[in-house]
Amino acid sequence: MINVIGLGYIGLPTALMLAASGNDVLGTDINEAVIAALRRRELPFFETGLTELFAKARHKGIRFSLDLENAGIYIIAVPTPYDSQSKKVDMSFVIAAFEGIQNICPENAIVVIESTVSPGSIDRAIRPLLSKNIRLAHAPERIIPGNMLFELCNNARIIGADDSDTEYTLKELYSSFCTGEIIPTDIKTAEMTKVVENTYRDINIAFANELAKICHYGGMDVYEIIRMANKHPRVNILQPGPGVGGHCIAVDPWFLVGDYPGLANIVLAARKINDSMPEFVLERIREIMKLENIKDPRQVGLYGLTYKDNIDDTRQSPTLQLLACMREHLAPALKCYDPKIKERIVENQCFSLKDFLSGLDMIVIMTAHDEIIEQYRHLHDKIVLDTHNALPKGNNVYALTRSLTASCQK
Ligand code: SAJ
Repeated sequence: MINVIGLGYIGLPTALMLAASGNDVLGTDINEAVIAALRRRELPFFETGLTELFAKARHKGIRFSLDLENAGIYIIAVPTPYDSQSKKVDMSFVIAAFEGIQNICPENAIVVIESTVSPGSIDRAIRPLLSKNIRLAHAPERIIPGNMLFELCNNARIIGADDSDTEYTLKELYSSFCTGEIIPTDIKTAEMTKVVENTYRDINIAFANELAKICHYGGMDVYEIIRMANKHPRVNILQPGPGVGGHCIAVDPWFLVGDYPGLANIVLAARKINDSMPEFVLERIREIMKLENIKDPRQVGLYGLTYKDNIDDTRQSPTLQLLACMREHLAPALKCYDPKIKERIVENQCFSLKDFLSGLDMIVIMTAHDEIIEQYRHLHDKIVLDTHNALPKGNNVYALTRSLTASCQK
């Protein structure tokens, strides 16, 4: 039996996929509401294809419980935040899960940690806790919200373990649903590889964001420049935006900064650039309000609360960062709306596009959900700041950067 611990964005799809592929699976979580919802056959979040997978997993007998059970393999997929002071990984959720497992598991059980941790964390924080024979492993998750199920089945998988027997058992387990390459390695290398992947992306997004700022002040069209530069066979610049959100890219690079201060220099610079983007959007809003003679901030609304398009995850989202920044300046909360968020999470939140748009002169596209791209005609009488360059160009549409090219005069 496999006991998956932590039924969030990673643990739940993994548990369902394992069950749907014929494994005997128990999903556990400390959150009673999550377990109750799953037992009522309700999913706690949206992800493409998850409803169908849930039905399949239920049919194959997946169970959900608040309590751990005796199992041969445990998979831990709990959050690993960072300590805001030291920037080091906060292992407390992983440690709590591990201690719970150790109280109940048989000798020789395998405990796989899927949560992202900084290199050396398992040796430092988990190994010293061992009081019986448990085989530790690290199989970092690598799936992207919005395309999780496809990536769960197709991405290559890294498995860090101490011995070849554990490696073999886990290779068998993961290949029950994953057709991607399964690469065995040691635990610390697996830890570092995962952190490096997200740090690589953070640095590359930061480069695009820094170019956006340079082009803004230099009067150049960053999108056109990136488009043309990317025609070079060895250049592939990402897209600038209002900042980097989510529980991964905005978090994991800090682990390297926390553990290797003085060495992780590009990493730190990239974090700072990406974290500065919501403030840059705020400056851009002020600039456009002045140009368009919009006096009252209550006439400005933020479209999108999630950290990226077409998902319902708001963790560390640029919009929430921007609102926090406004609060620090004691500015009144702007009107907000997100079609994916049905519960109130911020002040002044609307629950329909119509309510949101009424009375506003300026809309800031913080998340480019399909809804607004499809219904963009409703914005014809508004001033729009499109931070993702997602909408068709028009005289009423400003880009994240001021541009002097013919396609976008503003
Ligand atoms: N973003 C930009 N410009 C871009 C691309 C992204 O500003 O060109 C922003 C997004 O709007 C978003 C943030 O970056 O706010 C992160 O989004 P993302 O789609 O790049 O990544 P995540 O955080 O959803 O998922 C990442 C993935 N890692 C990599 O691509 C290296 C995923 O594979 C990992 O499994 C996941 O982190 C994780 O859990 O670690």
